[in-house]
Parts: sequence; C-alpha cells; structure tokens
Amino acid sequence: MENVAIARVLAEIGDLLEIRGDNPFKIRAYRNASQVLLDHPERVSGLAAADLRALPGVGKDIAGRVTELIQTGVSTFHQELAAEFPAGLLDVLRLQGVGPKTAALLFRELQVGSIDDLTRALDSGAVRDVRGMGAGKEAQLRKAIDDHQTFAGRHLASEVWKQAHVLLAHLAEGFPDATFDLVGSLRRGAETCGDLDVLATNAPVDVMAHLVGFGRVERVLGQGATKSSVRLVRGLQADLRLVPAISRGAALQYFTGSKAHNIELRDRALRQGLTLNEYGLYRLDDHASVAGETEAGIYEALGLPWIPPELREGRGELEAARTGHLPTLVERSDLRGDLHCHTTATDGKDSIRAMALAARDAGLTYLAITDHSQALAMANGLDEHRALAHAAVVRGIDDELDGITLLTGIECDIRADGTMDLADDCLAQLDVVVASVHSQLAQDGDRMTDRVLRALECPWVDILGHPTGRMLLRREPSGLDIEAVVTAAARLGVAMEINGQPHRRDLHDVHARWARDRGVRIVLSSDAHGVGGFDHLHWATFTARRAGLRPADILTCQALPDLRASLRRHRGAPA
Ligand code: DGT
Ligand code: CA
Ligand code: CA
Ligand code: ZN
Repeated sequence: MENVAIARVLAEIGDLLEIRGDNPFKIRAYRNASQVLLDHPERVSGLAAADLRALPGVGKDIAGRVTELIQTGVSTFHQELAAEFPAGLLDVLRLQGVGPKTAALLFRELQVGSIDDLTRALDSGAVRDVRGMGAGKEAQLRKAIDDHQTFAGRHLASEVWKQAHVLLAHLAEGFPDATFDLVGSLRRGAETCGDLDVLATNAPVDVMAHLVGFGRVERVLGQGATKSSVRLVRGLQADLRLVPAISRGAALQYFTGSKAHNIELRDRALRQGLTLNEYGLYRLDDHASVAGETEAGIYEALGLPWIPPELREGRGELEAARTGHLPTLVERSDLRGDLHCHTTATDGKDSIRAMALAARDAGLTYLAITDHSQALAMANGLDEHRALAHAAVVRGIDDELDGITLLTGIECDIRADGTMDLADDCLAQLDVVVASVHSQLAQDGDRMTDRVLRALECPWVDILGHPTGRMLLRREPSGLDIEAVVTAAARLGVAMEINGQPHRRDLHDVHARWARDRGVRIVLSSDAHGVGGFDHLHWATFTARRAGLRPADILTCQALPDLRASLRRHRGAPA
C-alpha cells in the first residue's frame, strides 16, 4: 500500500471526526500523521510496527489503524465514521467558510449530503429558515459554491512545480538518456495550473509504464503509446506525451500553448501555405517538412523571432514579434535587491542576520527589512518606538556584514480610513516604507479606493505592497479601482509591488503591464517570512515577464545608489 493511500484515509478520518464534533486534539493528530506519512521518503507499509511508532506524530492508536490498513487494506474505524455521513458531505466541509458545525447542521436539518444538495437547498430558500443560518449565511454559502466552481480543479503553480520536479526525477531515473520538458501553463509561468503537462523525447514507449508506476500516482486515467494521464496526490492530473526527437520543437511549441497563441500561430501558418501541429510544420501542397526539431525553428520558418513562453497568451505577442517589438524580458538574475521581508521581530521565522545571509546567497546585493506595523497585533507588529529600535539593530548588523547592504524599513498598515499606522516622523527616519492593506479587505470598492489613494498621499510611502490583497484560489481581489490607483502612483512617484508569494502574485500581470505603461515603477518582492522565502522572487519574475517588463521598468534591478535615488522620498516634490 502506497503512503499516499494511507495518508488519504487518515486525513479523511480527521475530516469526519470534525463533522462529528469530536476532540480537536484527536482531529489534529490524524491530520498531522497524514502529512508525516505523505512526506515520508520510504514506503511506510514496509516498516516494522516499532519503526512505525517511532515516526513523529504517530502514536499508539494511529499506528494501530495504519497497521490494520496495511494488513487488510481497510480501516474499520474509517469505515464506521464514513458510514455515518454521505460521501459528498466532505466536499461541503471543504467549501470556504463552512466549518464542521455548519456542515453537521446542514446535514441534520436539510439532509444536505453534497454540494448539489446544498445548491438545491439554497435555491428553494430552505437554508435561510434553518435556525442559526439567516440571509447572511445564505449569501456566504452561495459565494462559496461560486468560488468552488471557479477554482475547482486548479492548483497553485508553486505546488505544481514541486510535484513536477519529483515526477521529473522519477522519470529521469528510469530513462536517463531521455529528455523531459515541462510544458503547458507551468512553462508559461501562469499563476495556477489546471494540470501538469510533460513532454518526453528520446524515450521508448516503456516510459508510459514507468509513469504509471510512480509512487505518487493515485489513479491511472489513461495509458497509451503517445499519451498517458494520471492523477497524482492532491488531485493533480499529469499528462505525459511522447514524440520522436525530430518533433521535439514542434511538440514543445504546441503543448506549451496557450491555446489562444497556438490558434493565432496556426492561422499565420495557413496564410503562408503551411500547416502546424505537434509533430512539425509542413507545406500544405506536398506535405514536405519545413521545421520541427527546434522550437525556434518553427517560429523562424513563420518569419518570427522565438517568443518567450510567458508572453504566449494571445495578447498581441505575435504582432509585437512580427514588427520587432518583443521586449527583452527581465530575468531572475537581473534582480539586485529585495525591499520586502520579515524577521522574528514580527511574524518571520528567521533573524535579521539569517535573512541577510540568505539574501546574499540568493545573489542579492541589498535587502530592506520591512517588518509589520502595530495594527497587525497578531503578528506582533511594531509601534513607532519598536520600529526605530529595530532599525537601529538592523544598522548595527549591516555594519558587520559584507556583500549585502541592509536597509531599514517597515511594511506599514494602511488603516481602514486610509491613514498610516505609524506617525510620519517615524516613517521619515527609515530607508524605505512599503504600505499595505491587511484588514477589512471586503470594504466596498469606493471606500477601498479612497483608502489607498489617501495612503499614497503620505509623502513617506515609497511602495504600495500587494495592491489588491487577493489570495489565489482563496480570496478575490479587493474592490480597488486599480486604474485610479495606478494614475495616482504614477503622479506621486510611488512604486507598485509585484509580490512574489506564490498565492499572491499581486500585482497581477495584466495590471503590472498597465501600471508600467502609465509610468509607474515596479518593485519585485519576495515578502519572505523565512530564509527559504527568497525563492518567491522566481514567481515575481514570472509575473513580471508575463507583464512584458524589462529590467529598466523595475526599481529592484537597479544598483543600490540608483535605487536609493529612485525611491519616492528622494525624488522631491512631484512635477
Ligand atoms: P491549464 O492546464 O488549464 O493550466 O492550461 P494549459 O495551457 O496547460 O492547457 P492544457 O493542459 O489543456 O493544454 C496544454 C497545451 O496544449 C495548451 O496550452 C495548448 C495545447 N492545446 C490543447 N488543446 C488545444 C487545441 O484544441 N488547439 C490547439 N491549437 N492547442 C491546444
Ligand atoms: Ca496544462
Ligand atoms: Ca493537459
Ligand atoms: Zn503584507
């Protein structure tokens, strides 16, 4: 039995106990154990009972359930729990804002056992009549179902990336001479992916059997000689295509997409008397092959320069390529510094010094320490006094370090009324101020816009952090009028952030392009909360590339002296 399968049963026990209203410690214990087994490098089913018990988070009870599972293929405890509720109730529980109490109530009062049942109950008006529900809860549930439908089946790109690399290692281990390429939306640097697309060349058909034998495969959806699909853990589908080496370029092009880009490209081919598919570019009259081995060769035969995958969204890139207007996109290695990170002073996991060294290892030459301000009490946010004391510590550590310069700063909350969370006199003494909204994101659009516009008027605000507050697959952007904010930021010389946290990617690429076009300078930030967080700069870079940004559009591609001079506080009064 695979670790994945055992982990899934334990996680489900946790969910079912939660609906039943069982002991929270017990619920957490099952969930912890599930994660431990999922991450365990060797097969748990091969372990002796004592070794199983020795795993962190696996106590006597859970070890017993796991042993039963391994020996019999089922857990009677899981089956008993599952028999108490309809299977679809777990989907209801996973809706945003539906806790176990609500799920249990909906089941008991209205026999809701699935999302479809819930939709029907909402449509009939039955939900609002249940004691403890009401119109507010009704609206919340409707929104949760809407979101579920919008987000269903999509995965954060960073999650897909992690799984992709484990899969690639498995494939390469079996076929060291083959070439495996990641294609699809992941290669285009998209924010979320519907599935994981992998292309194989120089491999025998046996590669398909090897895919199916991968330890993280939960279900085989189809296995063929040129295409196979499997479902991996967490419901991620992976497609593997196999083409001959002479078609690698054509297949890279075709399976990278996007569909919109491919359709435009195929139209262009047709107008030149050519036909394009995943095997090559051919003349229509005599079917002679024109290109196919390399991707650049395909574009070249169509009279175009190679187009970076991040731009292949059908947003005018073919026209730009044809007329010689493709930008030279920013690369991760162009980034010279980072102006947004957190330390143990607030909600970060690592010290100032550790963050500085990690930034240096990540190839950066300067780093601003921007911990939270007091409004974020949960994060132990800094008041004026602590902010200035923290800045003094940062300066002291900066003096001791070579190869990286620390800047003092703050991520200052923008209060609900648009005033800044710290006094001007404090903000003025720091090297850089990022202003961000963290509370009352549900404010109506006009109020949110006024709030942010007012914050931008504060002369010490250099950067607007994660402007829309969205959380991919979890929370829609705020009602902010982004056009009004972009216009004000351009006028006042405030830079706007592309936050690289994989669930933020905020600004969104379309907005970032807009902002640049209207004269706003862009900052790429990690928003690292630990030494590993500088990896986020890769995601910020993907978004910037999708936005068509060049190094010259980005403040953090400047060396420190130029960066300092470019910050709003050093630019003097706006013209
Ligand atoms: P996703 O999976 O929703 O994040 O987005 P993609 O772009 O990865 O889409 P997917 O996996 O359905 O297909 C991968 C690529 O294959 C897609 O970007 C372009 C190509 N492709 C798929 N279907 C078609 C099609 O009907 N026509 C053309 N020209 N290309 C297609
Ligand atoms: Ca895909
Ligand atoms: Ca696919
Ligand atoms: Zn923030």
